[in-house]
Amino acid sequence: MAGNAKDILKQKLTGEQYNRLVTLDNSKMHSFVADAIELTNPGSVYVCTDSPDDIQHIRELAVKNGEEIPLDIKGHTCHFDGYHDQGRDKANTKYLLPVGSTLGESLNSVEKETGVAEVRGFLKNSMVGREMLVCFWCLGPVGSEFAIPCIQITDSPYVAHSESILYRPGYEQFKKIGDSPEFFRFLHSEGELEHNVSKNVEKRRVYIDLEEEIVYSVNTQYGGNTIGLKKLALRLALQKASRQGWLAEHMFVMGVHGPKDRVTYFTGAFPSACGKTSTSMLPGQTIVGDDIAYLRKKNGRVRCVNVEKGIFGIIRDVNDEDDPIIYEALTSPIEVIFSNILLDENNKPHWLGMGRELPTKGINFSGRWFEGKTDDQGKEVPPAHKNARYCLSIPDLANCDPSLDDPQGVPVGGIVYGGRDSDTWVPVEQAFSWAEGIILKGAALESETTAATLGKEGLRSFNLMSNIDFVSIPLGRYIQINLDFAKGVGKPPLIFSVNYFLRDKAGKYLNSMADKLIWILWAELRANGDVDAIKTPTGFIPVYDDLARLFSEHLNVEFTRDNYVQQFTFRVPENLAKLDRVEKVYRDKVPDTPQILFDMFDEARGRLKAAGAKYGDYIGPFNLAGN
Ligand code: SPV
Ligand code: MN
Repeated sequence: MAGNAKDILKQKLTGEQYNRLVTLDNSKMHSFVADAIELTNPGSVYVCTDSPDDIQHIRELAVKNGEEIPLDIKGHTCHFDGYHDQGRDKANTKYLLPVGSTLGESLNSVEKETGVAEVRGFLKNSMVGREMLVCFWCLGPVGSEFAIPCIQITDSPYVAHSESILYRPGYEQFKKIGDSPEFFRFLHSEGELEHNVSKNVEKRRVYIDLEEEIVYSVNTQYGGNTIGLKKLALRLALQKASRQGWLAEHMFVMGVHGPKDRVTYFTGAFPSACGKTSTSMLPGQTIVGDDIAYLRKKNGRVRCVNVEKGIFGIIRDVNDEDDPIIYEALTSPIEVIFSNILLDENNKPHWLGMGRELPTKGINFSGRWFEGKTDDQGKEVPPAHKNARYCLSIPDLANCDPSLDDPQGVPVGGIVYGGRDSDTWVPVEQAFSWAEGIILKGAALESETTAATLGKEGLRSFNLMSNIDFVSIPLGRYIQINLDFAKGVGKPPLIFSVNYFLRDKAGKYLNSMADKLIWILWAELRANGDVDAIKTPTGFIPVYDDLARLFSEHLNVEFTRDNYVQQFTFRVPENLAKLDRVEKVYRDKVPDTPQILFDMFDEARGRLKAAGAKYGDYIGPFNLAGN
């Protein structure tokens, strides 16, 4: 095939582009590009090296094609996805599975031959008259043990542009790997366009071939469906990690700054739109990454890297009070792509919750927008989409951690798991052990659904490790791999649950957005053995005095004993109900659930019932303190 591939490349590419491609002496890569050319039939092909000129070419093409609109501030552009293309399409994202293999019923799959034929059918001739972009990027720091080289083929300069902001360059990395077959492949076409957005969304498909490590994506532009190195690569990486004994997680990575200049690195897994980015950006702390981390064991310690170098973050509720660093970045002349915001007549972006009055007309994801506009279902169109996003590079932020590109990664001192939970978990609790943390925190995670995926919001859904959308192996095996990961680690990271969304009976939030800083700082103190804690049936919670001091020192807020009692009252019936709900999911849907999960759930139930019998259903933390 390689010889044949080169012939195809030679015919279709100009001399310069051909040279760029064959300078990389990789026959598997050449075949992939040749096949994509034959299939999609582009008007021309552009091969991007790591040079600034090539990135500039992508930027200019995005504007020329109308996929991005330049804004007034230098480096800022705005992009719109179609009205029905505003989130990850879970229903049409499927694993391509050979006959006879299964990943369990909780993972969406399609028989491989049928699925490949279907998606390739939609890709056929999809790039006629367009320029195909062939891009090389690297997941993880270049030259690191964590690194995975990737090739992305797309006809969307918006996708390529986003990737240039979000990922490290990979052309030089491909030079280094020579003819190695170890890289991920992504083929994307936005399909037929109407007003610059994908027209045939009913033919939107994201199909993942785990054996070949190829992802096909078609008839969509939304980043979560198209930016290959983001959630598409996470699924491939998770499968690879499971074979090689490391972890690929939906996690931020941050430096938490403790007393006397001490920095302890934490990772945190939260479902989409549940505070993951804002935690990684907490004031006074440093960010390594906000979305995806690879974790490996090295010399008896857990280390991790951010797979990315940028943020594709939710812009809703970013304002100068709650997220001052991002707000500042979004109003400065750094490179930013805004998506699905409201563009006013003066070419300025606006979004929900930006802390300013919004214009009454402009352009948004529905086209021309005016207050009161309804869609064809009669539903009112909001000024900007709830899942509107910004895309920027972390080194452009004032709080970028100096270890972002460290090839060794950073040591992990703690892991937090959090979801949107109105009535069950306390704001922060440390698990008794690694195994209890994986089972009772990570594997028991539930969250109320949000706008980051298409579908109904506000339903409580099971989301183990916040990674349910991206797990590409049977769920029980994934849990077992997480349990086993601590083997051979002298001092495994401590595991915590956090809950920012607790409400009182009237539905009012019990915490302010800023409070999450305190939970993370307390976790940092625990990871370093600096403070005591109170034992509950499911873990350790903070002692009142420590929280009062942290609130006063860091937020200048008086944390009263009443606040403490309201927030840290242990809710026995809700915790029991949660265990029952989650256990049912495992019993009904996850046949390979490790037995230890059921055992630990039973033990936790026993502890909960004993505590309930002794203290009642709602146990104030001062009562537990005497334990
Ligand atoms: C998420 O939804 O978890 C994101 C954005 O980080 S997406 O690229 O859509 O996955
Ligand atoms: Mn995410």
